[in-house]
This record gives sequence, structure tokens and C-alpha cells, in this order.
Amino acid sequence: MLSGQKIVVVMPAFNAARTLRQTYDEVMAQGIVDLIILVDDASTDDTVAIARTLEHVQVEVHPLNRGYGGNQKTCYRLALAAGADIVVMIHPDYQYTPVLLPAMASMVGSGLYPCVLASRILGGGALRGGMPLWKYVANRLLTAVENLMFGAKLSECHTGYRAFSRKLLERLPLESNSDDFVFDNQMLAQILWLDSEIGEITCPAKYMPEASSINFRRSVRYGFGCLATGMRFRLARWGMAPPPV
Ligand SMILES: Nc1nc2c(ncn2[C@@H]2O[C@H](COP(=O)(O)OP(=O)(O)OP(=O)(O)O)[C@@H](O)[C@H]2O)c(=O)[nH]1
Ligand SMILES: [Mg+2]
Repeated sequence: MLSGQKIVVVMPAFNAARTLRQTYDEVMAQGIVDLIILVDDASTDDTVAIARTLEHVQVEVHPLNRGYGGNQKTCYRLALAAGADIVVMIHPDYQYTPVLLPAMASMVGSGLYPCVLASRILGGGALRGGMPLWKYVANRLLTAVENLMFGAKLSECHTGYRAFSRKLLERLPLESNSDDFVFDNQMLAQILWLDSEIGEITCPAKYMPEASSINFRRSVRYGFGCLATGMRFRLARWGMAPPPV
């Protein structure tokens, strides 16, 4: 709880056995989290077995792999059903620090920002944390192009550490989004379309061997998906495509 608001952390998990416990321990150590919802996307390791041993964790298992976006659809649906006032998504691969949870949740809880993104670009956390140079350059270029199309000024559109208010989540037609990684980008486009305020906070990044990292082929597909998302948004602004919400 934070100022009487229920805080639910969602973790879209896929083969996160090696990093789950560490992420969990730090999330709970923040002392504000009421419930963690871990959705397992048909992992082939011990993710589910480990998750089931953890207190305050609701575990949901997809019998078949649906993808990162499909996983998040389940995460947000269950978080709303659990009565969350504030939902924070954090990857269970320990790439983002749970220490920022109270800061992000209070930015949402204050009512100022219905959406808060933890940026690895603001403050230079990405390169310091070992983000491969090609990913960094692609991130900056894609973000620049998308800012133009969205009419936004975000430092990065690609962080996987995000907090949302219940009210905002209830307004987003998330089920219509992709089941793949581009889900994150489509969700952002929907939030921007609603003219919702987005807060950003500096965040360190951590690239270590245990962390899950999207490979080159899927990154390329994700990149083109982002460009398509930006283009559709711009066409919608011009009245030449259906709006994202
Ligand atoms: N549901 C689902 N989740 C996945 C899949 N692949 C990865 N994930 C999860 O999605 C999260 C992000 O995936 P990553 O591959 O680390 O991608 P990323 O963090 O956006 O990119 P990097 O900066 O390269 O690490 C991780 O928590 C994974 O557990 C998948 O096929 N299905
Ligand atoms: Mg990762």
C-alpha cells in the first residue's frame, strides 16, 4: 500500500529461474507491494516451481507460449481483477532495479502521472550498464523517429519498466495489441493518443549473462513494428487511419 492505494507488481516471465528470486527479494524489500502477479509464458526451466514457493505471489501459467505482449495482456487483466490501484511492470530477469518502485508508484499515486517510464537513456544508464552499442544506437534512432511521429519528447520508447494507474489501464484496449514485443510500443502509442501525461525517471540498466535479452532477429522485427506503430499514429493524427484507441 502507498497512501491507501493498492500496489500490484506484474512480472511477465519466460525462463527467469536464475534471476526471479533476486528480483522478488528486492521488490518485496521496498515494503509497499501488496501483490506480485507472475505470468509464466510456458517456460522450460524452473520459473513456475520457484514462483510457487514465494509469498504474496499469484502465479498464472500459459500452457503455450504466447509471447511477451500476450503475457502482458494476462498481467494487466489479472492486476485489475485483483483490485490494483497502481500497477508496475518489472521484468523478472533483474535488468531493472526494484529500488525505484516506491518512486515510480508515488509519481503515479500523486495523480500527476498516470504513466511513469524508467528511462535507461536519461542519465546514461544504458551504456554504463552494458547495453550493446548496436542496441543503444537503434534505441536512440527509433526513439527519435517515434518522437517525431508521436509528437512526444520521450528519452526512450523501449524501456520495459513502467508504472500505470488503474484508471489509465482501464481506458486502454490492450487486447487489440500484438502478442509480440511490439506490444509495449503499441501501448505507449495508445497512452499518447489519450494525451495522458507520461513521467520519466532515471534508471540504471544491467546486462549480465543471466538476464534475458532479445536477439538480433527479433530486435529487427521489433524495430519495424515500432516504425509501423509510429506511422499509423501519424496517419491517424492526419485522419488517414483509424485511431489507436
Ligand atoms: N512471455 C514471454 N516473455 C518473454 C519472451 N521472451 C522474453 N520474455 C520476457 O520478456 C522480458 C523482456 O525480454 P528481453 O529479452 O529481456 O527483452 P528486453 O529486456 O526488452 O531487451 P534487452 O534490453 O535486450 O534485454 C523478460 O522478462 C523475459 O522474461 C517470450 O517469448 N514470451
Ligand atoms: Mg532484457
